[in-house]
Amino acid sequence: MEFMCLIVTLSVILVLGLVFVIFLEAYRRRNNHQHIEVPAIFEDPNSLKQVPCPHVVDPASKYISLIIPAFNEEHRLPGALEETMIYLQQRASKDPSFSYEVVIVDDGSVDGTKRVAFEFVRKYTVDKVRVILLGRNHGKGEAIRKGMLHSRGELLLMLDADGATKITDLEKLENQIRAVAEKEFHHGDSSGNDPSFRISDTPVVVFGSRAHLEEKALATRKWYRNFLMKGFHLVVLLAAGPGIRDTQCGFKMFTRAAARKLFSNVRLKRWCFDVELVFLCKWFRIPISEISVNWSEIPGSKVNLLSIPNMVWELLLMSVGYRIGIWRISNST
Ligand SMILES: Nc1nc2c(ncn2[C@@H]2O[C@H](COP(=O)(O)OP(=O)(O)O)[C@@H](O)[C@H]2O)c(=O)[nH]1
Ligand SMILES: [Mg+2]
Repeated sequence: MEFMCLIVTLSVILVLGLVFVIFLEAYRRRNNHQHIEVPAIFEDPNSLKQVPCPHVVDPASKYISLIIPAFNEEHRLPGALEETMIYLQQRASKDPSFSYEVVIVDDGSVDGTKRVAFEFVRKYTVDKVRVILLGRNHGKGEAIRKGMLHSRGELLLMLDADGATKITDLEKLENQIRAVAEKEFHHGDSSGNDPSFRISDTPVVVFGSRAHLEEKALATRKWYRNFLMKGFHLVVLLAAGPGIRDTQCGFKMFTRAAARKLFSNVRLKRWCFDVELVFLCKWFRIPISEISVNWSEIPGSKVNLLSIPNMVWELLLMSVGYRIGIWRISNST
């Protein structure tokens, strides 16, 4: 009996301790969305002159920005980026109104990522390819936040450095974003043709999705990976609510208005920032669509079993932070 009492007392102390730590950590991270450790600086490697640093609150001056987070990607980045540049150049040569930039965010890589990235800036000019150096490793979420905040596009696409999604799939996302934005702008009547419509000003988000590949993946992957995946889906459901089948795909497009709202609020810095984006979209009532994209599993993934406890921890912090109001959502933009 006494032993039972001891177990119960210890469990209660443990749970209270855990709750205390969660609250403390959520409180500590309450201003993560305003965090600036190093300012974004764009430099022309040819003239060594600094280029003015744009901000997402400024009006757009390009049609599309591609934001690529890169952590130790000296091997995977060059091939994927070259293919992307060829696509963008071809499109621009066919359509003079198509303007673009690529923003590579080097997240404290310790290999030659920085060198590789600056080679692209040299080759394509700082107007087309830019690099933000975060200095030390913060996480994919933080890298994307920083890239989004300093982009110039009407549309902003985040994509992985390994080229897991075919770059031409951006057109699928683009078509969907345009269709939804026009509908939103005309309040459900897509037939209108208002010259004042600007895609950058209507908050809309489109997620690339691998949900259509799930059945095949379930059949071919090890049972424990499937178990972990289902578990993760459940945690996501509890944290952000239902509606999105694949929150984690690395290929997502935002209108400038949506990016302004979302990336001036997002606080999670590592793998679960995507789930926070879903939560924020729901809060702001920003429409999200999921569009199937091609996806190749590229060897060299940095997500591993050790990432899982961190994911669950971040989702816990997020749920507590927003639900008890320590993480305030700013709606000023
Ligand atoms: N900024 C940043 N990006 C990361 C980090 N880890 C991975 N990435 C980037 O996230 C993208 C996807 O990473 P990957 O390892 O291929 O993950 P997976 O495809 O989801 O298994 C790539 O662009 C990586 O460079 C990190 O710690 N920081
Ligand atoms: Mg990958």
